[in-house]
Amino acid sequence: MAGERPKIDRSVLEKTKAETREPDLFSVLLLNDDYTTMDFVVQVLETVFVMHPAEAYRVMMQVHCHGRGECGVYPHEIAETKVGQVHSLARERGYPLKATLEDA
Ligand code: TYC
Repeated sequence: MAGERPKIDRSVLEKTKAETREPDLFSVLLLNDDYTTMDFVVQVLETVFVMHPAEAYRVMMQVHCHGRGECGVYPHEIAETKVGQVHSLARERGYPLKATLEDA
């Protein structure tokens, strides 16, 4: 009929909630040791974490002085990849440099 809205049986309507969840984020932390050179750590921060030289030096000194420091925050798979890149670059050069993940 004109002017009347069609009846909708709301009991059978599906909910259309948007299923877009942000990925969980993880900090990549670099750990201090007594053997890896400062220059090598700066180089790793510049290449793996795409830091400018001054920022890379700042983070390296943070790790050197306080034992650990944050290199960046990423979704899990990217964070794991960065940790792997740090370890393989360090292994190639015979350094014991370690990186790890932590919930951001
Ligand atoms: N402590 C090292 C040194 O005195 C330098 C260093 C800095 C090593 C940061 C690891 O993640 C690190 N040569």
